[in-house]
Amino acid sequence: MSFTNDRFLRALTNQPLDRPPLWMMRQAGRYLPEYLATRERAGSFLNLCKTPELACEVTLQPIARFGFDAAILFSDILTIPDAMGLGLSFNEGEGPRFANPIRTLDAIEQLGIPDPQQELRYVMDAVKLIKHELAASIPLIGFAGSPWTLASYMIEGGGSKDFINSKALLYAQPEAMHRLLDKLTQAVSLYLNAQIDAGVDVVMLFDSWGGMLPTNSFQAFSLATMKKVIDQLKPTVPVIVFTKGGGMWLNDLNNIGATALGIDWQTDLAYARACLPNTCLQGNLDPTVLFTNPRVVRDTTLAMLQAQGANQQYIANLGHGILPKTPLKNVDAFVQTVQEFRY
Ligand code: 1CP
Repeated sequence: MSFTNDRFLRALTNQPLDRPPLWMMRQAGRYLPEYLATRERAGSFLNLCKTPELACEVTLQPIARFGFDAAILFSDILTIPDAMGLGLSFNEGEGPRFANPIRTLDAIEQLGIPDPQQELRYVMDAVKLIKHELAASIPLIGFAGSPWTLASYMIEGGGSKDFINSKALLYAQPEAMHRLLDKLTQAVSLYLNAQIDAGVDVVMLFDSWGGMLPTNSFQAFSLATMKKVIDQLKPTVPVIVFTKGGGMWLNDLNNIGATALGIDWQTDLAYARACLPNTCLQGNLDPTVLFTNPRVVRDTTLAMLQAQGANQQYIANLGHGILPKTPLKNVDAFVQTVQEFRY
């Protein structure tokens, strides 16, 4: 498929560029007044995700405002556990909650693998609608959580600071954890392949909590399951892997078949580039820099772009999702700095 603006795919396939492509993790969301207005109309975040017309509308909002070089499907990584029957809800200011967390091997054995064309049909419908509305202007990113990241939400019953329940299960009953991860590996692969069939141009795995594990556990329980997912994906689209806290495992992450790696804000971008001179990298401005002022944003963004040197296998982005209440004038400064940059 060819696009009016193909910068994003050019960076992923190592072709010459005028400037780096730009998008922002969580680019649709609570920092945008137009998003808050649509969510109000939807009644809740989950309704917004489950109504393709509204999911499409909010996917396109940041594109219209900032002219990003890629769109990302508006959805959430927790759609899979929701479809597995865990009873997902979001309470204002509290984050996600599962009514039925998973704590025992018995509960794990009872979990079914969602059929993407049934329980997750609304996601595929949103993808088709967004692709239609984008009309080949820019590529669309589909995504899923990594098996380990999904498992940790399902076991904790929501977000967590210390991951006590999920790590205790991993250490005390590794076979039970592997059983859960096997099911999630299958669910994530089916889900991403269905998104690819529905039309997404790139897929991204969000391993948001990989960095909560010691190195050997990360390798056995997160890295290995992401590799299994990637091995099962249709080979037609590039894959981006983002492990938050993965800066010390760049070489491992480079060996699981991903096209590009997301670099978090803690990792030095010049160091990542020196480790992986031939890999497409994405990132990594600290999202809290966007709480300063346009001059600081501009200087910090230029330093990030310069850390790349002349390497054009690079996608400008934040080093994690944009935070609620981020001042729009600072997002403008970030966007403008990248859009005016020339290689
Ligand atoms: O109140 C609201 O309106 C809900 C806020 C919100 C939004 C806008 C949530 C709840 N999810 C989302 C959208 C979302 N989630 C996207 C949209 C696409 C875009 O970028 O525009 C994406 C890619 C995600 C992925 C996601 N959800 C991740 C992985 C990325 C990351 O930031 O590490 C994670 C960990 C989640 C779980 C989740 N969903 C929502 C919240 C507040 C959280 C995090 C909770 C926690 O801290 O554990």
